[in-house]
Amino acid sequence: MKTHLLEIAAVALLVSAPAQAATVTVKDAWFRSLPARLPAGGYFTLHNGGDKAITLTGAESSACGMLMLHKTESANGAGMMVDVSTVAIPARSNLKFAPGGYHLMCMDPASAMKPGRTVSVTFNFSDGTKTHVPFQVKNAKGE
Ligand SMILES: [Cu+2]
Repeated sequence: MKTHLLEIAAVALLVSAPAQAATVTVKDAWFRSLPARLPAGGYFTLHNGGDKAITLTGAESSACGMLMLHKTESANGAGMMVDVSTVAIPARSNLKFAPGGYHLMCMDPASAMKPGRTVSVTFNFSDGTKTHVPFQVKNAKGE
């Protein structure tokens, strides 16, 4: 009887292990909304609190026709945006998506993308986890 209970406890531990996988948190998330339905840039800080690197593989939002990962790179003194398919966040570190560097690009923004409102973004990671993050929508000045 005693052995049997131990087995049950061991199985319970194995089953509950994957639940603690959410090691990435997202802070200070906001979109810069521009007039005339121009693409809105999305900015935030990712924190990986885990012991292993984790890779951001994409993002989606019902407030965007398409949500892309971009990086601004300077070429001959001019800023140029390039598509990025994945972004790795090393173990125990922060990665900032900020103007002039990595950013989300919300193409074809929906009417929900208005300064003062909040829209939800889902981040997808290489380990299969997803994180839903509220983004504050700010105006062109970032206010
Ligand atoms: Cu962009």
